[in-house]
Amino acid sequence: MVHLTAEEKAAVGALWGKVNVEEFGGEALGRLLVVYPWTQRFFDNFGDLSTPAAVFGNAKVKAHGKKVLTAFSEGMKHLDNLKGTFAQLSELHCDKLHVDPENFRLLGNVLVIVLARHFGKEFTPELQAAYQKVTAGVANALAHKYH
Ligand code: HNI
Repeated sequence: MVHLTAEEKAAVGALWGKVNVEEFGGEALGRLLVVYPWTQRFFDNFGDLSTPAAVFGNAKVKAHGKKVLTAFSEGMKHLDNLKGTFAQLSELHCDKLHVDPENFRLLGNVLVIVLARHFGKEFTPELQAAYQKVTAGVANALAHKYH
């Protein structure tokens, strides 16, 4: 559950409609791997991640970034039921992938930076505030089934 006003919901949805999931997903995951290099340990089958150029040129990073952001998009359609929407993915990341949920928060913040870079002035402080709530809500939902 994430508490957005009707105005915030409309603004967040309108901006999301302009997001290229493939491009932004690759950039967000790529930045996560570069800025927080310990996150690379979850992707040891991705090949060369040794430099920023290698990370951003890596086809597996792009493909996985798209997958992650596509799932995130699903959450954008269900802002009133994020826990239900991400229940299965939460179980998967806990039981099978063993991803520390702190990493969901890091990815959320990286995504906000990617939005700011792409949309510039259009990404107003009000929009950022709304998106921080959304990314925090998604991270909470993904952490919900952890035990
Ligand atoms: Ni995540 C697989 C969604 C954050 C590590 N992840 C997935 C899949 C989806 C997904 C969808 C594919 C599931 C399947 O195959 O059925 N991941 C998401 C979402 C977020 C997220 C929506 C946050 C918004 N994942 C993260 C983070 C990490 C992460 C922050 C680690 C730092 N995810 C993984 C790993 C896999 C994965 C590892 C398996 C990859 C593979 O295919 O080998």
